[in-house]
Amino acid sequence: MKTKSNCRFVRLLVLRSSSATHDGSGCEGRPARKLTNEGGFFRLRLLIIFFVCLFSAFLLALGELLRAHSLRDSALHQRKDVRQQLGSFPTIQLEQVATGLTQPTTVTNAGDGSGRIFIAQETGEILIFVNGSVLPIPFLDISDLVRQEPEQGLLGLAFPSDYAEQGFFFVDYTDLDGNIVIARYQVSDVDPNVADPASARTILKQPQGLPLGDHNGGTVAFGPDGYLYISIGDGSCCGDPGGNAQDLQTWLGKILRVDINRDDFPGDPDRNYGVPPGNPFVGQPPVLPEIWAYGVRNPWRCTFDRVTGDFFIADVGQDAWEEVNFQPAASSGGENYGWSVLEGMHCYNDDPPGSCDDFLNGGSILPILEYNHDLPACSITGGYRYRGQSYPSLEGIYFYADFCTGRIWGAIQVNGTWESQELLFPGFAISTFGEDETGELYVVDYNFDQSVLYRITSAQGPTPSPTSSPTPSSTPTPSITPTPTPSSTPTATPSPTATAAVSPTSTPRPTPTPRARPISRTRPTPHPRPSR
Ligand SMILES: [Ca+2]
Ligand SMILES: [Ca+2]
Repeated sequence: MKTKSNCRFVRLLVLRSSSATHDGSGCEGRPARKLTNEGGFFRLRLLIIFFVCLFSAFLLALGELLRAHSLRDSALHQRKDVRQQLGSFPTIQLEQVATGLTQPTTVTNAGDGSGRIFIAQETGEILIFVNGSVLPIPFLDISDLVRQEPEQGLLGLAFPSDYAEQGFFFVDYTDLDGNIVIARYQVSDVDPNVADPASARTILKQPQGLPLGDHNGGTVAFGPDGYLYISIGDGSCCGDPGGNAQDLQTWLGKILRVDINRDDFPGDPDRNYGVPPGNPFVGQPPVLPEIWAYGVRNPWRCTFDRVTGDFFIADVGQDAWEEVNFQPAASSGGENYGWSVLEGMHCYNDDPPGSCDDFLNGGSILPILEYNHDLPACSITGGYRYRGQSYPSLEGIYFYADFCTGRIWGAIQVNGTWESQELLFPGFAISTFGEDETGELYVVDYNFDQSVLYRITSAQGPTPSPTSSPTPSSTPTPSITPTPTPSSTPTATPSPTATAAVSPTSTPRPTPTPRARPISRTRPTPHPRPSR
């Protein structure tokens, strides 16, 4: 049955195709013409038009189909590019730099152009490595102030950007009473290789609930904003029973940010800092205004990307998952990294019920990387993003390791996704990474009084640039030959974020080098072994 609109359409076609005043359609308002040859011709034309339209529609549908296939192929190709890039992860090696160290916990530089590497030891000494050797006199020795227990001691060291002018530097240690202490010291007026032990000034203290208080955090690091960032563990041994990490009325389980150039508490000798006005919880009592981020368990080695200012926070897990969190430089703070509701990207304590679902679905910041204890592994040591000049193949790679098993991974961000691969399996206890003034990276074999400092190099070799590290070793430098990197076997996670690669092989531990510094410390418990 024809409608009026159909008729109008047919008439329009006829009018446009012919000057004839009849259309042969039999539509209302027009007297039907007797079928003639002319009428048949028009019907044929309509049929042709119909089939042309049908064919066009078919072509359109075919085009869409081909486009969909093309998009899928593009995505697959993109993925292949990622894999190809992963396949080009560099082969790294370790070049021995210094031996005979004692439980190094921080390796850093003063940024003063001296080329010195400062090595903080858990026992309380800060040593200087320069011109190929460790200076015999410690830069600072506060071993009489430091609690000599596992996971305690001198844990952190940081130099502000104006160190060359002001001479102040900052340490993080646990004192004899178990308190976490952040303190400022000053270099000697007469000897740049010696600090003045009498110059101590407490920045802040955090009491710990001994004997369980073995999650001390231990990072002090200056951000690109010039403020001091301090990582503090949840203060427990196991499972954060006090709920400290999610409690905004305690510093335990937090990253703090303070201004070391002010004293907002003139009447308090244990609080000598200012609260940056931009801190996320300023003016929200009883929330503590020093808190920058929260929900961490025992952040062990947190570092800033010296190029971008992004902040990497490695957090030691409880029973199953080790993680790395990423805080972009543009962050205004206030991130909740999930502990103890989550461990990595997995529910740990669903209290109150529903918390895990909430935290996993936008209620917290999930890590960019995680790995499981089944590797086996047990305790993450956060590292640095390589920004040195000597090994272009390492550019932009974030290094991290497992303390217990001695695996070293590299991670890169490709198309917004972090991908990770095991780069070396030296098999020794890795307590910390380090960075020198030029951005070259180091890693520590934590072996009590036979600890070794290695420099990370690439098997692809250095560039011929004369601006390579200012800290050459004066002795022949044996290298640890890397294991061939096996094809990665990612652990299963519900997240698109890749987990660290699994290597089924292990490399024999290198033979410990002879001790150079006869410091007696025989306690067998290494740091920072995660609590159970
Ligand atoms: Ca004060
Ligand atoms: Ca977390």
